[in-house]
Amino acid sequence: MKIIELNKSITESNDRDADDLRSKLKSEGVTLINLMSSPGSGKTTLLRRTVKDMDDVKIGVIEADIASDVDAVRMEESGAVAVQAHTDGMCHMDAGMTARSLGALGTDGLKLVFLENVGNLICPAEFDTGAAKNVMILSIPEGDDKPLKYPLMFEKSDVLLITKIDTAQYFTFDIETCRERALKLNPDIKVFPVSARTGEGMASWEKWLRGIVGDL
Ligand SMILES: Nc1nc2c(ncn2[C@@H]2O[C@H](COP(=O)(O)OP(=O)(O)O)[C@@H](O)[C@H]2O)c(=O)[nH]1
Ligand SMILES: [Mg+2]
Repeated sequence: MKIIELNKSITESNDRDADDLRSKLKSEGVTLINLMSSPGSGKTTLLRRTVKDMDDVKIGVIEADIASDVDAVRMEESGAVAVQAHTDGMCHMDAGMTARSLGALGTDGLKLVFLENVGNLICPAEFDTGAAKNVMILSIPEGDDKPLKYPLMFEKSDVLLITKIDTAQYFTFDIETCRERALKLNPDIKVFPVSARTGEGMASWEKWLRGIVGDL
């Protein structure tokens, strides 16, 4: 497994680096999706299922974490090209770190690349990675009050995946209340309730994804 050790990008403007990376990827025909959530909400599991369902699309995955290579190994087992990025203790990825990870991954022939960002609902929302779209996951066990507590993440995301809906009977999560709270912060956010375990709802998410890849 290829592991890239990253340290903080020392640049004047992360926003400018992010815009440059976005234009470069667009010209190369690569769609980069930044996936954010708390640890354990189901990012890797959702990506594994997505990669398997969309085996006609060449997909790459950058797994960003503080340590280990377990997620990148799991992604390669599912058929994606993967690289593990270590963030030197940092709780987010910035555009420079993402560009270096894409270099280590190698994007030749890839149509779609996911960045599995470091797990938390705060810092990753503050840094533009250069991705075409931001996608966040909130899982049923985490509770439907999270839009009230972490508004920036919901404001910055194009898509909210409400995952683990197969566990809904054990928790008091109200999907409609959560959808309303997210839409109040971000009227354009698309909300897809899904289960990566049973596959329920995955088709709507994958249809949206195919639309984004086709738009380039
Ligand atoms: N019941 C259920 N469990 C899930 C689902 N998605 C992920 N999990 C479980 O949640 C735990 C954390 O998942 P993981 O993908 O590693 O989360 P990550 O830290 O966000 O990448 C694992 O035990 C998964 O099996 C789901 O849709 N339903
Ligand atoms: Mg993971």
